[in-house]
Amino acid sequence: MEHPRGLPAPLAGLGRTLVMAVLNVTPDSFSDGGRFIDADVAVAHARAQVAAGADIVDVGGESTRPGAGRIPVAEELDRVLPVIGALAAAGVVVSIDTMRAEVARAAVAAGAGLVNDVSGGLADPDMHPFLTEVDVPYIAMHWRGHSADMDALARYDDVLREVCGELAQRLEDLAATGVDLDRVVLDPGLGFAKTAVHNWRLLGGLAQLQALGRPVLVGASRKRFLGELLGDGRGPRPVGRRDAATDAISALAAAAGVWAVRVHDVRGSRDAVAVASAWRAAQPAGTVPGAGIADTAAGGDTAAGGATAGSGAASASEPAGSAAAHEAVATAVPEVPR
Ligand code: PMM
Repeated sequence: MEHPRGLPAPLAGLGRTLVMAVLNVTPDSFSDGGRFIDADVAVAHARAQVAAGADIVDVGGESTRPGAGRIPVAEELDRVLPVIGALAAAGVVVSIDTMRAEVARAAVAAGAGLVNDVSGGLADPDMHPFLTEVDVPYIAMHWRGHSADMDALARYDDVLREVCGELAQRLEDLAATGVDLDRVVLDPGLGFAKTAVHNWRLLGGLAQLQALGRPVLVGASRKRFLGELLGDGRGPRPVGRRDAATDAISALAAAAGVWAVRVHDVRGSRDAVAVASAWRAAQPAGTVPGAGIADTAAGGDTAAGGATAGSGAASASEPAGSAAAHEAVATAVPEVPR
C-alpha cells in the first residue's frame, strides 16, 4: 500500500486500505445533515467512529449535495474549527473537507493532518499555493463545478478517459505551483457531475485511475447511485438503508488496492477492508497488482514498517502456495474458536 507523503505516523505504516469516516458539521448534507451541527455531538460521534475503526475523520462544514449553495467562510470556520481542535487534542487524525484555502489553513493550524478538497483546487486559486507552505497530504477530487450546477456538467463522451485526463491536469497544475506530488491522493469524485452510469464506469476503471501514479480514494458511501441500484417500484432505496451496498463497494475497492474509502458507517467498511486484505493476500502470486504477502502481513491492525509501496512487488516473486504465503494469510485471518 503506497501512502501519500506527510501522512501522520500511526497510519503511514499500515499495509491496508484506510477507512476515512465522514463527519459533516452541516445542517443539510444529504445523509447526515443536521445530526452533528452541535460541536459536542459531532466530537462524540467522531470518537465513536474511531472506536469502530476509523483511521481518519473527515470534517466538513459546507454541504456539497447536488443543488446546494455556498455558505460564508466565517460560518464554515465556526462549524469546523471547534470540532477539529477537540479531535486533534484527543489524538484523532483529522482531515478537513473544504474547497477554501482559508479554511484549510485554519484547520491545519488547529490540528488537521490532511486536506480533502472536492474541487481539486479549481474552486479557490489560493488552494494550491497554500499547499506549498505545509507538509500534509492533499486529496484532489475530480470536479467540474459547484453543486448548484454539477448535474448539468455530467456530460462526457468517455467518462473514464475524461476524468483521468482532468485529474492528470490537476497533477500538472499542482506540480507547476511547486506542490510535491508525493503528497497527493486522487479521487474520481463519484456523484459530482456524474450520473449512476458514470460512477459505475469509474469504479470499473480503478486500475486506470491508479495508473495516474498516485494513491486513489473512493467516496461512494450512501450515494444516490447506490439508492438507484437497489430501488424498487417505490423509488430509490432510502439513504439510511445503503450501508450494506457501501460495504460491498469498500470490499471491492480495497481488493482493487485503493488507498482509502470514505464512509459514513465505519464498522462495516473496516470489516470489508479486512476481508479484502485477506483476499488479496490469498491470490496467486503476481495475479493482483500490488497485492501479496506484504499487504497482508500488515493487513490487520498491526503497523508494519516497510509494508508500503514496492514491497508488494517483492512478494510477487514468492511462489504461490509457499509457506510464507500461508503464513501471511494466517496473519490476516486470526484463528477464532467457534
Ligand atoms: N463526497 C462528498 C463530500 N466530500 N470528498 C471526497 N474526497 N470524495 C467524495 O466522494 C466526497 C467528498 C459528499 O458526500 P457526503 O455528503 O456524504 O459528505
